[in-house]
Amino acid sequence: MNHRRALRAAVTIAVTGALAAGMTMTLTSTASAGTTLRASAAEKGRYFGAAVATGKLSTSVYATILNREFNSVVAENEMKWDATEPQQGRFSYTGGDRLVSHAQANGMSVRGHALLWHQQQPGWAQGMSGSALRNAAINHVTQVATHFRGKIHSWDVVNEAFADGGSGGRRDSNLQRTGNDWIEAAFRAARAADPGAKLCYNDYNTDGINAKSTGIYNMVRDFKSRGVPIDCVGFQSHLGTSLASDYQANLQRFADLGVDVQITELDVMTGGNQANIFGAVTRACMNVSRCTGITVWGVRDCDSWRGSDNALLFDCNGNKKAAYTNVLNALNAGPAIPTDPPTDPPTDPPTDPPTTPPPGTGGCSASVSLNSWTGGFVATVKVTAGSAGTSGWNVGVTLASGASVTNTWSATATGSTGAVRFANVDYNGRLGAGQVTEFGFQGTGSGAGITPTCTAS
Ligand code: G2I
Repeated sequence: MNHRRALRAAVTIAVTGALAAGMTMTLTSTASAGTTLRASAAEKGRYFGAAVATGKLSTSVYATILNREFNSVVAENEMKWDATEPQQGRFSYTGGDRLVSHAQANGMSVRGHALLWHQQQPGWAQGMSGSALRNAAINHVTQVATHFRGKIHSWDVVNEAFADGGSGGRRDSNLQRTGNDWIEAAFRAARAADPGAKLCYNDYNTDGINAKSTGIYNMVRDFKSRGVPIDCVGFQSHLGTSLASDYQANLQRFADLGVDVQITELDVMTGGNQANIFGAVTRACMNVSRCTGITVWGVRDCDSWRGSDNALLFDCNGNKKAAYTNVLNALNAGPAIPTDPPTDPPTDPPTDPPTTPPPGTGGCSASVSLNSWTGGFVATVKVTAGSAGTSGWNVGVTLASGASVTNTWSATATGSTGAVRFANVDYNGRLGAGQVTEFGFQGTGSGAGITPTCTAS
């Protein structure tokens, strides 16, 4: 889904409609100030979203505000693990599907929240550990992302995996205890299942440059350098009575790694500073060209998980608060996202100057790590160049009877059953001596017995 193009189209339709209605409009390079959050954000190439409980869509005050002001939605709870897979292998998409339908009928995009999280796991998963949990988790990612494939603008693939406090490390959880690579396994499975969705890591207490946000920053940098498919970082921004002075600088340092950034769960404690903080957060996003959207965590104060904090933009009667005005003004005053999206820095900078070995003398080896579940698997293949390096490589595997490849990333597959070959793509064929790259594929059936053999050119 090309969200920016969709937004531009929406603005064009609105303008065309106004002209058809006989109004005189002057279009200049600085777009006219919008009068709703969704129009003003769209004019700047961004979305403005809200967390939604679908049970409230039948409340007219709620639905009226939602449809008028927001062009993105996220399920506050209904796409979480406990909601979507209440019993292992039995999936329930009622709430999520309802939200997607509402979004499609009202010109809204959908954020997916959240594929894996240590909270709101179904009871059966809470009791699991080790490879059984790993496989169940990756299967969950694959199944849910496949169900919503093509309908999600951005997925929170992994939510809140870092510890609070000064360690900068991972939070302990049953998922973390399956191995430190659980996050990258989840991102690879999500990419294979829905290649069109932006894949985000999402967390809180990351509202400035601090130990926790730096831990996440280091993970994102590592993922980008190794080709792990991550596209965006969500900053929840559940805020108190002040805003870190380096809030914008923190967004910018992530954007500089080559990922989009999004404000994903914004709410702010009530009090004298609330409106100012809402305005400052919006300005910070507008000032970062890769900040593609803002989501507030609910519509009216009474819809918020924060109760008496009255933390949102509308009061319980649906009236706009001062915070609303500050957000709208900041959207209208901010710059638009440049039409040409910034190009990402190279994800895999060669550490050694590329050598040009004679063809056929390089040699390479390949090893596989497999996440399997009943009926499917995700294989991650590591290719290591021999002493002469490679200018290209080709990896062969033989699949078990009945198995077939359904998706491949960072390689081009020939064949899908039986003997399948994977060739490098243009950016990962040339490897220095001993250098490593990875590709992957997803399959149905059994992944048992996959033994890759590598040929270099
Ligand atoms: O805790 C605030 C947010 C922090 N970041 C991740 C978000 O997913 C999280 O959202 C909140 C929802 O706003 C709450 O509505 O996540 C909570 C769960 O940790 C949600 O609360 C749960 C209650 O704990 C359940 O008892 C209740 O059944 O909401 C459920 C549905 O109403």
